[in-house]
Amino acid sequence: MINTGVVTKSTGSWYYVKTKTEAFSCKLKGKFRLHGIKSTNPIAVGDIVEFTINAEDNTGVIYKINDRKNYIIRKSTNLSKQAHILASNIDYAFLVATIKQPKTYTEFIDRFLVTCEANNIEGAIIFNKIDIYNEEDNEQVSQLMDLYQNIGYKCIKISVEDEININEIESLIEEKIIVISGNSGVGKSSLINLLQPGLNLKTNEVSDSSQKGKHTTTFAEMHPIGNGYIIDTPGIKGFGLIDIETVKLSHYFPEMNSIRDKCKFNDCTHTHEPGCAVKTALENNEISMQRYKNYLSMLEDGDSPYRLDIFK
Ligand SMILES: Nc1nc2c(ncn2[C@@H]2O[C@H](COP(=O)(O)OP(=O)(O)OP(=O)(O)O)[C@@H](O)[C@H]2O)c(=O)[nH]1
Ligand SMILES: [Mg+2]
Ligand SMILES: [Zn+2]
Repeated sequence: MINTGVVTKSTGSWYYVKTKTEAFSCKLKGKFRLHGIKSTNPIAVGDIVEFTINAEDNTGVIYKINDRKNYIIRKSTNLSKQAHILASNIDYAFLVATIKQPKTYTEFIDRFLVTCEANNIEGAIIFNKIDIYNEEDNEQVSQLMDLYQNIGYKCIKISVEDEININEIESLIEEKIIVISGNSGVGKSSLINLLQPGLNLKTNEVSDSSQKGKHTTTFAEMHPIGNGYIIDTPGIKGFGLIDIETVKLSHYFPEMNSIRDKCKFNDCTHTHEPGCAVKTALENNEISMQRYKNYLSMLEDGDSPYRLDIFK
């Protein structure tokens, strides 16, 4: 009999695999080879696996992993060839962002969105901690929501603390595998705790002196919420982009992508070229200067200490 299930948690040696009706603790059979990447973990949460069941103790042995639709990896350094797969088979990616405690920079948001676009994963931005925002902070949230909603991204502002607008998030989760990311301390684990009372995921206060999170979550785990799943991930310090050619980067900025066929050169990078429709749109305030600046910085490319890449 073939048993198929989804890996919901990995401890390194044991994998928790859920079928439609049951959950099993499984080990791996032999060695798994993955194409293209060297990873420190052969199997990640979100993987669909086939396994046999030991009759005596009802544990399982995984012998096959199905092809991944996509996956997110983290490299410890830019030059590192070793990668850790955080999660796979993702339908939707939520970025939790905050105006303060800690501050999420727009470059971080834009790198996240480009990564989603490049891999056909729907991205949404959740602005958390609205309970601590003053007038100025609220104004910033409104501006950012306007900016990103105009380009086509779903934005929700919430407070986990005061339980504001949480139902809007619940309605997005239906039947999906969602990965939740964002800087350390923005409230990812707190949000999941609120969505699924009883999980008691560890959370930690943001440091008073640096206003930064403490990297409380250390491994990715998938939690059933309603009919879907949310994968909590460790806070990340930055995104790097990999495998996106210079001339293609603007394809992943929807507002540039929709007008780039009006540029004089079809390989326009929208930097120095004459007859550039993107630069004209910038001059006319039709696209955001902030986004354009982040685009330029991505062209140069980040030397961020961590890179989170979503591959097909
Ligand atoms: N004021 C306020 N604080 C919040 C809110 N949501 C979370 N926090 C607090 O923010 C701190 C960090 O929350 P975590 O859930 O640990 O953050 P995280 O994003 O999981 O952080 P890492 O696991 O380090 O990546 C905790 O002290 C939470 O209580 C909110 O809506 N308002
Ligand atoms: Mg956490
Ligand atoms: Zn151009």
